[in-house]
Amino acid sequence: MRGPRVVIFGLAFLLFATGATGAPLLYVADQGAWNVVVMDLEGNALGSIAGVTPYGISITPDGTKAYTANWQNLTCSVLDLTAYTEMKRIDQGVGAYAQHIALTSDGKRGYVATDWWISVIDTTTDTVIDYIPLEGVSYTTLSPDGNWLFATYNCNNPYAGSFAKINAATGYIEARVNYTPHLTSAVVSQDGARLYVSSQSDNRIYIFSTDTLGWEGWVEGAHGLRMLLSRDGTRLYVTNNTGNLLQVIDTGTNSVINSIPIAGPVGLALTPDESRLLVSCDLGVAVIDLASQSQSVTKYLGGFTQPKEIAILAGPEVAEVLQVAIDIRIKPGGHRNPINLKSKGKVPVAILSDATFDAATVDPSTVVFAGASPRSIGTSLEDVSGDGLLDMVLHFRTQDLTLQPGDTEACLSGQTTNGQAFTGCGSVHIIKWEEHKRCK
Ligand SMILES: [Ca+2]
Repeated sequence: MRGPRVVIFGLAFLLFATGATGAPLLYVADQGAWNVVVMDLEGNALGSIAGVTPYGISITPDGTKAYTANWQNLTCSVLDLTAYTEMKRIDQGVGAYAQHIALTSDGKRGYVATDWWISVIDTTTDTVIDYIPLEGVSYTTLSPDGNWLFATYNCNNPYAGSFAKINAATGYIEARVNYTPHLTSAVVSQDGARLYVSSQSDNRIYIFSTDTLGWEGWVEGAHGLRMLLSRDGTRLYVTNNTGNLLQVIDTGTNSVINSIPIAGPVGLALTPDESRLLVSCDLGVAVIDLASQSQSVTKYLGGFTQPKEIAILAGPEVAEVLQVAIDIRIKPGGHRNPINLKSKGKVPVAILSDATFDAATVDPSTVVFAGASPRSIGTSLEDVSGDGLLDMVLHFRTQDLTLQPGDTEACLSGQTTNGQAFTGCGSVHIIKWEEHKRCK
């Protein structure tokens, strides 16, 4: 079922849990569909945010904004996760083929890997404030303390695989290390001591000291377009895109302990409890049960065109953004909103526009009022509230409503054409047949 698990009623933003409050939510950058899809772990799409060919996605620590690195158009998008909108498209200073953005742990800076350079974004102004001159950057990652930025880049030379250590505060390139062709990604251990660098051409993951950049060893037979460490640092998960594998590496022995077949794996994310691993791939998003002995794919979440990076969030503060609260008016123009359930007529309901919500963007086919879908005829835009903003009026057959005698409230929910879910309620007065007759 396509629909929200958690809804908010009214302006007080009270939270009513009808499902698992605080369940993790996935934010999947769907490059092919030009949007970011928001869904729960059951695969229920809760909405989508339109953008431009997003490849990389990172969410700010407070969970209010996401940044996408857009493969085309020389842009990054800033997504408002509360309003489900693209709040800004940064179109100045972003290089070509942006594919990843590393955000600092305080969320104040973003470092975008592009084909031309690393673009440094100030997230207060959402503008590019600096460039770090490395060409063909495939990935950027920060040390846990935020002091150092590491980047894999190709030096604009197909035979020179390199990575660089950059002072994150100044953008100064501390060191460049030429090592092996086709480095695709890097990740720093939690204690900040080790740097793992993936080499697709060597099918190895090399390990360096982040301090001296001295070589410390390698993992044979593995590489990752994206890599992710478990919180305790004992496991490294990598999406081996050319081998069509999700590989699990024991960082104690530096050996591959599991290779799970997945077609075209790219992005990956761990659930907050680390019981499951999500991997974007040709078939959608694979869910791997890490707690089971086999650690195999238990299901695929669908509905994507070309999913790339995945971000994940948990907590009730996230659930609050699932639906925006809107105002509705049942039987606009009348008083007490009387509804006679035996009537064969229709009940008009107006979805009101305000400063932040344009009722004209409502997709009527998604709207449900008291269990009923609107009739196809009778959808109109008119200003029923007298504030100069056009409201959408929909008509529902009284016989379709699931209201009961004694009900005092009826709610309407739906989505805009952009995938923003909304809900609003109004009071109703269910008239008994006798009362109705007496009034006549
Ligand atoms: Ca109005």
